[in-house]
Amino acid sequence: RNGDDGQTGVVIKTRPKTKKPSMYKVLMLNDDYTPMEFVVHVLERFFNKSREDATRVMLNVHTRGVGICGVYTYEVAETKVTQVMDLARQNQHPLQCTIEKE
Ligand code: TYC
Repeated sequence: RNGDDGQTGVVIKTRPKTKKPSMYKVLMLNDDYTPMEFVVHVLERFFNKSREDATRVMLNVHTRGVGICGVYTYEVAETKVTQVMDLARQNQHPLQCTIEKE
């Protein structure tokens, strides 16, 4: 990160002062009871997916057991999980959602 500028012989020190935040995956887990349409609704509402994308992610979770809803900074990821779990609970669905560090 130090180097001659190639013209004047001046050594320029650049100091990266911003760090990229760690990113976190929000994962959705399959279960036998949550209606498919509810999962699609959740993906549209909280993860800003089109109906087509939401349906694809939902079916992926349904067949593989787990799928990625999105990748966010920790605080945003945590908020999404809380929102999903709250809405699922309110509707008495056992839908589970978790965070995994990328
Ligand atoms: N397996 C559920 C059903 O057959 C649908 C479902 C999909 C549930 C994805 C949860 O994360 C999930 N009704």
